[in-house]
Amino acid sequence: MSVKDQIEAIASEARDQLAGVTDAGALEEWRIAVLGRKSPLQSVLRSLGELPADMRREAGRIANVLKQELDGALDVKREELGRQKIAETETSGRIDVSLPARPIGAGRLHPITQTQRDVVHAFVAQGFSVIEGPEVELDYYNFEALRIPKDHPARELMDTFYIDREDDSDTKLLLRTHTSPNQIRFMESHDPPIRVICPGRTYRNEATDPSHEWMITQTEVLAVDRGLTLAHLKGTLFEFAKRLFGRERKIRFRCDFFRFVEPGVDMAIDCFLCGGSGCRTCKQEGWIEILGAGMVHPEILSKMGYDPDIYTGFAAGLGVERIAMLRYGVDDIRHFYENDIRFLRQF
Ligand code: FA5
Repeated sequence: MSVKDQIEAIASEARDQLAGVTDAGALEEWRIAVLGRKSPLQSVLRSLGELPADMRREAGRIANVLKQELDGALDVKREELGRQKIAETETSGRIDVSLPARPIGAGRLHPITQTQRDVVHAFVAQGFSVIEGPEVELDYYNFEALRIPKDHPARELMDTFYIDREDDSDTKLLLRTHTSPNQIRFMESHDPPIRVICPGRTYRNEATDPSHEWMITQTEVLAVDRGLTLAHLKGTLFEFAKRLFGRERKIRFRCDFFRFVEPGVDMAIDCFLCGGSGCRTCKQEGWIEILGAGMVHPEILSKMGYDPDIYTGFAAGLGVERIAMLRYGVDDIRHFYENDIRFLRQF
């Protein structure tokens, strides 16, 4: 068979095959088989060098014409298949642009963060400034300076995470058990009048139950000035409680004991769950204690360099998780840190 006949045979077979191509995958296979490096057309082109010069020129011309024709046919087929695909999508895979978009899952603040911010606002509105202190604290600030010396039974009220250190006990480190060390830290470097609050995390090596967690968020309140009395403390805390719980909730204020205040008090709110009759959440008390407070001990005022005959002060430590339980009606404090999205989504 002459080269010209060979080329024409290849061309006619390629045209027939192309007519049967119905999708992009098959078209690619056709391109490789007909125009690729290993195709019959390419081997014919490679063998042209063996022909005499005049025949070679003629056969080369025919082969090039054919190659151009096949390249053109490939483009036409590609376009045709593309149009077909669009037509199919228009009928079978219609997109309804009027459908509402899928919601983007925006995050939100954790209920304890929300409550902490509301607590802070309730005091800022009464003229308090916000300070912060370290979560890893010295034994001195957490206990000693608050009149809780080493081996004193009052330490046992706060089961403590101590941090091992090959040092003497005065520089012993621990995870702070309350925010009260910041009273000392602030008074050490400031003179009255003082009106500050200190929000933050605290830690106790505690067995948990519906109203006790081992990590607690507290807010410390401290005011020192001339002539401050228990009435100022009560007024400030009542105003805070009204802002957070509304005017209808019952507030209980009674004596309590803390080594660093004299006198000491605690404040409780009536249990949201049982309305005061007693249940598992309030430990059958009918009340949920939210804070400890009192008048700053005169010995501490003196140690800070303030004359206790001139200056008096009040302090309080609020438990933010308990406040959040009361506000949102959460019956178990442990829900807050279980990271269950079904719970957290409600706030
Ligand atoms: C204190 O921590 C004192 N520092 C408070 C204080 C400050 C008294 C200033 C006087 C002057 P207490 O251990 O009672 O006190 O804790 C204060 C509040 O934190 C409690 O009323 C309670 O609301 C919360 N709280 C304490 N322990 C836990 C716990 N394990 N789980 C949840 N909340 C707690």
